[in-house]
Amino acid sequence: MLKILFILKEEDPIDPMQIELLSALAKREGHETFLHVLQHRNLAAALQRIGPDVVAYSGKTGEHTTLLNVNRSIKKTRGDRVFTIMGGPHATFNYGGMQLYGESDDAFGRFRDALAAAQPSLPRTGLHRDLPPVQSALDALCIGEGDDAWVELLRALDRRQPVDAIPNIVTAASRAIRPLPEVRPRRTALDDLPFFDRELVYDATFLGDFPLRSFMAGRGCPFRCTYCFNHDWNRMYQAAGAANPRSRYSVDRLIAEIHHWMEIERKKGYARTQFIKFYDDIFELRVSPWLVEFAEKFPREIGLPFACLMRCDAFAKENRDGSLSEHEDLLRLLQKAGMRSISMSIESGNTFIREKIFARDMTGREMAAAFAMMKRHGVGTFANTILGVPAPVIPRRDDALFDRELRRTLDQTKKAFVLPARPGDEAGAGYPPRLEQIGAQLTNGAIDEPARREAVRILESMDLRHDAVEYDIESVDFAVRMRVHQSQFPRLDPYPGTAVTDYAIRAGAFDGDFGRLHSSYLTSSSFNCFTPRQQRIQDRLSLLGQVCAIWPWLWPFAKRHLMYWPFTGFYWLLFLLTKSYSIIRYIYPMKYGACIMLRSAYRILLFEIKQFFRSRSHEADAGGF
Ligand code: B12
Ligand code: SF4
Repeated sequence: MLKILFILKEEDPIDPMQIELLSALAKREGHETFLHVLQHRNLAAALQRIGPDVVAYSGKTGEHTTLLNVNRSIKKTRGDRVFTIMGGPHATFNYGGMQLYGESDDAFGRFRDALAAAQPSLPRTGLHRDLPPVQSALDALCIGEGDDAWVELLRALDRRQPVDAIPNIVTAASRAIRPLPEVRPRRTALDDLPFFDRELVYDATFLGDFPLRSFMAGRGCPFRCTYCFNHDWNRMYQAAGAANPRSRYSVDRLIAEIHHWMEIERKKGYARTQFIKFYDDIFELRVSPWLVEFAEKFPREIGLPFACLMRCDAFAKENRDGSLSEHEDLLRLLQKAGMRSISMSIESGNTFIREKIFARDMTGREMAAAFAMMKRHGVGTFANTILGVPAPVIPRRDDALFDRELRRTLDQTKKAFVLPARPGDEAGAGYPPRLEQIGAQLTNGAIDEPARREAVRILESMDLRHDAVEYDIESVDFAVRMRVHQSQFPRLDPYPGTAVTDYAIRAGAFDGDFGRLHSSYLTSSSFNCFTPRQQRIQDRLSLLGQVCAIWPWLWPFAKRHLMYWPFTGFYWLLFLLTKSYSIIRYIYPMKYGACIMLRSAYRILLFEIKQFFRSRSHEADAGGF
C-alpha cells in the first residue's frame, strides 16, 4: 500500500475534481491518500507526519510555477524516497519544456532535439522558444486522461516495478527512447470510474461548508476554439485513434453519484447541497436521448437546481440562407430538468477576432438570439468575454510611417487567419487576394494612394479596428447589450498547446515564456503589444464590464470617461458588489440562511481579494510553504 499526498495550491469555491477522482481511484486500489493545501502553510510538517511515497500535483498553467517550486524543494530534501508526478493541462501541453528529475542537461537537450524533429509544429511540445529549460524535478508527467495510467503507475510503484512503459506516463527514461509520448485511446465509457472522493478535500478546506457542488456529467468538446485546450487535446486523441471527442456518464450512474454524495453529507454534517454546477465544457449539443432521460429522472430523483455550460449556437443557429433556427425545445428540456442558470461565452464582440483569431464558428446573431431566449425564459446568464486580444490594427492615414505599418498590419492579418476555414485548407486560406497584391506592391515600393485607401477600406470591411482598445470596448459593449447577468472579462492568456498561442508568438506578441502566466483571472495582459495605458484601460474595462452588466445605464458614461480615470480600486469594489449580487440573484440562486450567507460571503470575499492583489504580484509569490 502506498501513501499518496496530493498538493493543491489553494482553496477554491469549486471542487478540484481531478484530485477527487484520482484519490478515489487510488483508494479503490487500496492506497491511502492525503491532501495538503499550500495556502495553509506547514508543508514540511505535513510531509514529516505523512511520509508519502508519492506526491501528486494537478497543474494548470499559471499555478504551475508555485507547484514546481514546491516540488523542487521536496525532491531536494527527500530525493528518491518520494516519487513525484504532475498531470493535467500544463503537463500535457508543456512536457517538452520541463526537465525531469535525474535527467541530465545533455539528455534533456537530446530529447528536445528529437522532439523538435518528430513534431516540428509548435503545439503541445512546450518548445516555443529557446528559453532556458524549467527544472521541474518531477519524476514523471501524466499526459492526457490519467485515470487508467494513474492506476497502472500506482500498481507498478507498489510492486517496485519499472514505470517507464506505461502509456500516458512520461519519464526521463521513456522520453530518451520515445520523444513523443505514447497516449492510450481516450475513454469512451466513464461509468466504471469511482465516485469522487470529496471527503479528502472537504475535510481540509472550506468546501464542506459551501452548498454549491461541482459534478461532471461527461468530458470533451468537439469544437475548435483556438484559445481552448480542447482543439489540441482532440488532435492528440485523433492521432491515438479516438473517434468521439465526447464521453458521458449514463444518467443512472450520474444520479447514483449525486445520491451517494448526499448520503455522505447527511452523515458527516457537511453543508447540504442546494445547487449543482455541471462543469462539463459543453453540457449538451442538442436534444438527445441522454438529455430526454436526464430531464425525466434528474428532477424526480435529485430535484435540485443546476447550472451548466453550453454554446449559444445550440439554441439559435443561422442557416445558409440567412434565416435563424431557434431551438426552444432544448431549453424547455433543460428547464424541465432544473437548469436555473447557464454559462454561454461571448469571447469577442468583434467579428474578425471571433471568426478568424478564435475560430468560434458562431455569429453575433446566434448569440443575440440565444441570450434573448434565456431572458424570455427567466434563465440566469453568465458569459466570458476575452479582452486584450493581439489583433492587427489599421494604421492611421496621417501616420508618417504609414506604409511600414500597413505592411506589418497586412502580415499580421494574414497570420490572424489562425485556422483553415475548412479541414484540408491551407492556414491563411480566405485572406483576400487583393490584400496579397497590395502587400506585394508595398514590398517592392510600387504602391499608390488609391491602393493605400483600398487596403484600409478592405481591412475596415473585415471588421479590423484602428486602435487595440476599440476591440475591447466593442466586446464589452456587446456583452452589455446582451444583458448578461454575470459578465467576466479576462485578458487573453496564451496557454501552451493552443493555436492562438502559436499565432501570438508568430505575430511577435508573446515570447513563449509560460512562467509569466498567472492563475488570477484579474491579471493584466501577458502580451507585449499593448502599451501600459492600453493595459490599464483593459483592466478597468474588465471591472466596469461586470458593473455595467447590472447597471447598463452606466455604460455610455463608463466608455466615455470612467475607463480613462485611475480609480481601479474603486471600480473593483463596485465589481465585487455587482458580481456578488448577480451570483446570489441569478447564477446560484440558493436559500442563503444567515449563517451560510455570512460564511460564503466571507470566503468569496477573501478569494476575490486574493485574486485582485495576486494579479498585481508575481505568481510564484502566491503559494508559500
Ligand atoms: C473546473 C475547472 C476550473 C476550476 C478549478 C477548480 C479546482 N480547484 O481545481 C476553476 C473554475 C476554479 C478554474 C480556474 C481556472 N482555470 Co480551469 N478548468 C476547469 C475545467 C472546466 C474542468 C477541470 C476538471 O476538474 N475536470 C475534471 C477532471 C476529472 O478531469 P481533468 O482535469 O481533465 O483531469 C484528468 C487528466 O487531466 C488527468 N490529470 C489531471 N491532473 C492530474 C494529476 C495527476 C497526478 C495525474 C496522474 C493525472 C492528472 O487525469 C484526470 C482524469 O482523467 C477545465 C476544462 C476541462 N474540461 O478540463 C478548465 C481548465 C483546466 N482551466 C483552465 C484555466 C486556464 C483556468 C484558469 C487559469 C483561468 C483563469 N485565468 O482564471 C483558472 C486557474 C485557477 C488556478 N487555481 O490555477 C484551462 C487550463 C489550461 C492550461 N494550459 O493550464 C482549462 C483546461 C480550460 C481551458 N478551456 O483551456 N478552472
Ligand atoms: S466550445 Fe468551449 S469548450 Fe469547446 S472548444 Fe470552444 S471554448 Fe473550448
